[in-house]
Amino acid sequence: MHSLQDEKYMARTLELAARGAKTVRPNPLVGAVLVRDGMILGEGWHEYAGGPHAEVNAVADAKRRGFGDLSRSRLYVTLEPCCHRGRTPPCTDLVLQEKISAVVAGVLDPDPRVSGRGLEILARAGVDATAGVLESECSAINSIFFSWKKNNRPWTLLKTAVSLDGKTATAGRESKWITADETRADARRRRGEFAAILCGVGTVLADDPLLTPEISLSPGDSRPELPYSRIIVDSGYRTPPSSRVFQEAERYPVLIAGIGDAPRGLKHAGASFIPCEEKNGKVSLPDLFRKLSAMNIDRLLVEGGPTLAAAACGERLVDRVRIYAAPILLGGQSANGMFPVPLAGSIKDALRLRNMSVERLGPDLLIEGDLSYPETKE
Ligand code: AOF
Ligand code: ZN
Repeated sequence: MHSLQDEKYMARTLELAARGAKTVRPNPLVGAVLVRDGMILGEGWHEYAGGPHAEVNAVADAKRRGFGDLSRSRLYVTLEPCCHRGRTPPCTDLVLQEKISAVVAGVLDPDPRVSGRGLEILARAGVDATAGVLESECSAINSIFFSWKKNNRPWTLLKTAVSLDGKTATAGRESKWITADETRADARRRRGEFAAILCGVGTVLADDPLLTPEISLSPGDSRPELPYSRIIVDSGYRTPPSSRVFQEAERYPVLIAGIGDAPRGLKHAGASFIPCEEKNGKVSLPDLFRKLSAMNIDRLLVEGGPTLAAAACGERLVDRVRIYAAPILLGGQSANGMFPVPLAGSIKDALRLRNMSVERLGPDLLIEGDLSYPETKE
């Protein structure tokens, strides 16, 4: 079984892993330490997506320090070594080639190409391969990666701005602006934390938004590997080619998720397309989200309108909600609420915010929480 020594070395892999925080997306943070007879031979971490894995860097570090022979050493690694050829060769091959005698992984890799098979291959080849040291810490540092890989869809946050009585517009459809200037600036700044933003064509038609993020880079930051994409759910290709969203399309690609062939005008405007399956005459959101996942969109921001928000929650595709609430009351039966269709038939079946936080933001409130769905009855 695992010892305190194991925990000590695993804690070190976590420290190393964190060094990749600004550069590995959408890959996981991974750290690795090679140990023999109580001595650290080499250390490494996954530095950037597409680059060498943590194990490779730890082995290279050991060699640099003069340890050519790594037999009888133990490899500690936050995440199970991969056994697939991605952009780099499988780490399991490296372990066998270097005759490393034991591998201790923090947690199994949720990537379906691995998920237990890495350790299995090593064990079959005679390596003492185990997992589960500081497991919750090792999965917590990669919570978005775990969610993305396990659900085969991006980890998704729904952002909405409402009046205190839950309206997103007046009965006369006026929606600009419910929250204060500084609140909207906060929302734009936070867009930069995501790989893409998703919005419905209704919002494009009503508000003609830019949907660009404000990405502020501090010195030493590298740009995320993927450009920030703006995705419009537009079953019938109603997005006007003259929309403001096509500004800066080279820097922030515009993708239209629709059904069937896309009109030329939109292509000329600079859009790319994600042809999707149809569900009740509309883009199937589960299908779209699977496709976004395959495009390496690991974290997605959904920003309205209410129809899209309700559909995404209804399909259980939303993991967290961020509600900006202004201290105003709009009232009116016909004024759009946050969700224009029911999400629950009874209070006990309501969608619930867990780990809720509430913050004052100038005159407004910022309420956030992880979304939990009622259990489905079979
Ligand atoms: C490891 N060690 O340091 C990392 C692993 O094609 P790539 O190289 O970008 O591989 C990405 C996948 O490799 C990722 O989904 C995950 O399964 C694994 N990441 N594995 O053994 C590492 N970063
Ligand atoms: Zn690997």
